Parts: sequence; C-alpha cells; structure tokens
Amino acid sequence: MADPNQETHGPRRRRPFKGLLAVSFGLLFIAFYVALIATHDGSRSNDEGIDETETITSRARLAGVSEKRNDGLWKLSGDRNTPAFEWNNSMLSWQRTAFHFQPEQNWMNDPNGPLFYKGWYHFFYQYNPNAAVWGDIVWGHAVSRDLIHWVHLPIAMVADQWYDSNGVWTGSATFLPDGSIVMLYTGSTDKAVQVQNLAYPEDPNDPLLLKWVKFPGNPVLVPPPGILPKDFRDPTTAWKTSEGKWRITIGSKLNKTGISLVYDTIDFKTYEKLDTLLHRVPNTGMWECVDFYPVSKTAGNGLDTSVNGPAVKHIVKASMDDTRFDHYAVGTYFDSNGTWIPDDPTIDVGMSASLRYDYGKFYASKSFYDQNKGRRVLWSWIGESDSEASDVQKGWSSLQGIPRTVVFDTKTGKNLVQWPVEEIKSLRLSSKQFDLEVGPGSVVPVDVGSAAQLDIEAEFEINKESLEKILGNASVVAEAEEFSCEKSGGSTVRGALGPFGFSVLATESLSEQTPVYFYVAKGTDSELKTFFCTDTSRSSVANDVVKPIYGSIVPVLKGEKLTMRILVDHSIVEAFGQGGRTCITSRVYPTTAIYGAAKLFLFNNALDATVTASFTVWQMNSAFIHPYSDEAVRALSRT
Ligand code: DQQ
Repeated sequence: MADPNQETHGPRRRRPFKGLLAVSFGLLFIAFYVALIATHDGSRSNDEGIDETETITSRARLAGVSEKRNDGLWKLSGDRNTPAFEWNNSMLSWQRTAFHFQPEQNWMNDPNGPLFYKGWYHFFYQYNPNAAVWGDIVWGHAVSRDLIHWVHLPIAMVADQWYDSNGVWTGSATFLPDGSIVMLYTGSTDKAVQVQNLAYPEDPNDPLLLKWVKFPGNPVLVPPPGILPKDFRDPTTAWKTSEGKWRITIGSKLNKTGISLVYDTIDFKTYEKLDTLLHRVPNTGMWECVDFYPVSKTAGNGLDTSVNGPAVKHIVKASMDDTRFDHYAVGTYFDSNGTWIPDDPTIDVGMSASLRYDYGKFYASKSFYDQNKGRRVLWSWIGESDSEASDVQKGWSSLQGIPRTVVFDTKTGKNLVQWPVEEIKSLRLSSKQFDLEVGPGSVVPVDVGSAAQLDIEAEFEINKESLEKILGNASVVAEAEEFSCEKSGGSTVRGALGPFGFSVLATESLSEQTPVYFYVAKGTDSELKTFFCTDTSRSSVANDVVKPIYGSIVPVLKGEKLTMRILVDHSIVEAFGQGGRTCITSRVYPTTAIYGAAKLFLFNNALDATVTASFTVWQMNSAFIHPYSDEAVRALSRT
C-alpha cells in the first residue's frame, strides 16, 4: 500500500533549523496551551495570592464549568471561522474505556491513598459527585482483588468539616507496624487555606474500609510561616527515620522555587518541622503530589517506603503545577537531616531536561508499596484532551492509567522502568503473531479485526545493511541533537532510519490514525540515538481536541532490539518503549476510526531503512467494573 503520508506531505528528509517558523509557531501554540490549562483543577494559587480556587470552584458549582479551558483551541489552529466539531452520542459513547478505572460518571482527578488491606486493593481518588468538571471534591473509593476488576464503593470522605469544606484534596496512606492505617490528606478550609488532616478507618475489621473517621483534632498541620496559604498540599506516605520517628514531605513553593517541606511525627497528630527541605529546585513553580520512595539498586522487587541503606537509591517525584508534567530524579537521601540530592544535578526534578514518568498526558501520580506482591505500583490521573463541552455531553471526565510496577533500571543505572501490572494479562483474549519485513515508505494493514481494545508487544530490528550504510556515510546529517518528538514534525517527516512503528485507531484510509513509533538518528558522535514518540496530530478530524506530538529519547543498550508495548483502550493509548524506560500516554478521540472501523497498521516511514517487526497482538477483554452492591463485592471476591 502506498504511504498516504507521502501524498499529503511528500518525502522530506529532516534538516536541522529548517522550518524554524513552524517550530516557533508550535512553541507559541504550546506556550498558549500550557497557559490555558495551567489552572486546570483550581488548586493552583499564585504569588500574588489571587484566589483562583474560589473563582473556579464557584464557577463549577454555579455553572457546571471548570478549569478546563481548551474550548477555544481550534480557533487558533487555523479554522478560525469554523465552529467546534459536532459530536454525536455514538462517537462519545465509544470513548469510554473498557479496562481502565473510571467512575460511573462525573469528574475524577488525582489518585489518593492507594493501599492493599486484608486481600483487597483500595483505590481512592479526587472526585466530583455532581458534575463532569472539577469542583466539590471528595474522595471516591473502589476495591479490587487484582488492580484490574473493580467495585465502586460509597464515597469515603466528604467535605463536611470547616477544615475541608472547600475540598477533600489529595493524600496518602501509611501502615503502622500493627497493621493499622493512617491517612493524611489536604483539606481546603472554609477560607480556602490548605491544611493537612488525619483520618483512619472506623472499623479495622472491615476489609472494605467503608467508613472513615476524621481526627477530632484536625487540622494537624497548617501552612508554616513564609508559606502562602494556598501553597501547602498533598502529604506523602510516611517513612521511618533511623531514630524511629515517622517522616513526611509536603509540596510547596517559595516565589518560583519548587520545594518539599519535611516534618517528623511520632503519633501523626503533632509534628516537628525540619529546618531543612527534602529538596528545592529554582524556577520550577509549585510542587504538587510529591512522591518519595526507595528503589533497589540491584533487585527487581519493590521496596517499602521506609527501606534505606547502601543498596537503595531514592526517587523524588513532583507534579509541576506550572507545566502539568510529572518529573522525577534518582538520588541519595540523608536520613540525618531529611535532605536528598540528585545523582545528576543537570537533570534535577522539574528541569526541562529532567526525566518524566510519562511524556504524554499523565499527572498527579502516586505510588504505593504493594506488600501483597512485593512491588511498587504507580497510579496516575490521565485527564482529557477534548473540550469541556464534550465532557459535559458525555457525562464523565478523566481516567486512571493502568497501574504500573516501577523499578530502578539496573541496566542503565540512571532511570526507572515502568510496566503495566502483570494482572492486565488476565484480560488477553485471542492473539495473532506476526513477523514482517517492511521496506522504506510502507504501510501494512495488520489483520486483527476490530482494534479498539488491544495489547501489542513488538520487537523491531533495522536491517544491518541500512545501519552500516548510514553509520559509514559521512554525508548523512547528524540530526540526533536537533531532533525532538514534539518539535520535529511528527511521523510524516522522514529520516534515514525512521520513523517506524504502529498506527493505532486508524481508519482503513488512514484519514484518522495515531502513530506510535521509533525514530533513530545519527548524533554528532556518529552514534545512533533512539526516540520514542506518539503523534496524535491526525488522531481525529475533530477540531476541538488537543492533538500534540509526544515523546522523548529512549536509552537503547548494546545488543538490545527496539521494543515497544502498546495498550489501546478506546480513547486512551499507553505506549511503553524499551521495556518502559520511556512511556507515553495519549488521549485520542477519533470520529470514524471507532467500533469495528478502528484498525491497526504497521508502518515504516524511513527513507533508507528496511525494518523487521516481530509482534503479537492480543484482543483485550473488558474489565469487571461495577457499581456497589453486596453481590458485586461477592462476585469480585470469588475472582
Ligand atoms: N489536585 C488536588 C490537589 C493537588 C492537585 C485537588 C493536583 O491536592 O495538588 O483536586 O492535581
């Protein structure tokens, strides 16, 4: 089949610095978009102390609107005079996922206090029970035996106290040595001040933890001197100090410096603030949902948050309120004064070159140590990239990503690797295996029937001759240093050794498609560098959705083949490059590539490389995600 990319864009070799205008426009557009979404959940404040929370929350309450402000985007993207795309119910219904966690209706954001207790995984989340937009935030609650099949439970905590009447915001769980649970969460008070509160299960014998008690002495922490009242939120899981105290960290900022405050406690009721910060990084803005945990330098298992010693590294993750990205860094923790330093200060938390859990839509993540399976599991809020009007029309907004195991990459020694929890494999149905050689400029349909719910595992190898030709040819431009998934034009722009990969959620004619691909480029040192990208720019013909090109470099070690895994579940595509060294989550909203018309293609858009692809594609079952009833709980406990 001819490459339709060539018809629309023609074969183009990448040339550094060409298309500067397009790049500048792109940057302008991205900056504008960032500015538009920066206040997405109303919890943001600014140095001037303007109360955005109040404005947005009352807007949400009164008018059913929220922080989500991409409604006008299509007007910027060239179609100034055209109205927003007209979605019909059949298109909108298709967007709802089949095996991702989402509430039955309305708005959801951050994961909260995940834990495993008496045979059940508990998942709490920021939830608006009244609308499909942010506002009126309480803690939703669901339980599962395997992190895949869920029963929704009644709301765990509502905004019924002066210290959380403006919202029961994000928090984390800690297990005490006797097996009991304490929950610390941020309350936004009646005056919109951010304070920390303590809660615990009413009945420790109830495996479903249905009822939660708020400590009568709440709040247990208020913003300390020098910290603005709206810059103090999201307490972490506590870990043990060598002195036997508990220690937590809480995100904040000082002017434009993102910081993480540290407190010690013995009983979770009274706290001593350390003079030092866990960490600070100038010009990164407010740190939300800080996460802090150890990873083993040698073993593949996860570690309880309190583990320390020479065999571990410590991860600091912060969710950047200014950019809406989750950045992390690997480093060393000092128990004596509660500080942490990154291994490489040039890629410190939140710096533009620093590591991200995910280069797509992925925010406010939270990990927990799963003592059931000895692993660390990462949850993350995956917001929508469509318009608020569409969310209201479909009656829901946001997903949680498939929970991922997180371990230190002992091979590179520099990054984490994330991988969908093994339980997801229980949803695999029929599979087909393929071994295909694809020449430059080809698109091959992959016959798997409907392709709306898939798990794809693939290995790619660039043919040796092509590699030798490129590496040995001094006239081939070294472009790796200039290349970026976001800014170098997406999957239609052709280089010598890429892009190649899959187009998911594609129509037969490829009028809609979402390519997930590798791009291999030569560097100035004549070494090859590999990038892993997802191009959503043609994912939908609708003009009222945001369609970025996502991705980043992915480390590939000597002797490794290029590997990717893709989970497709209606409007979400989760992509894992090189075993999860680089991950990209995208939200896509096709209008035609839906139901039986959603297809899968393999493509090689390189100019000079022939590629061999060996891959397996599984059809995926839907998960059991049911409303609360005794019968539903019984059904789940039998699994
Ligand atoms: N969401 C919560 C805050 C947190 C923010 C409010 C991150 O606690 O900082 O819904 O998305």
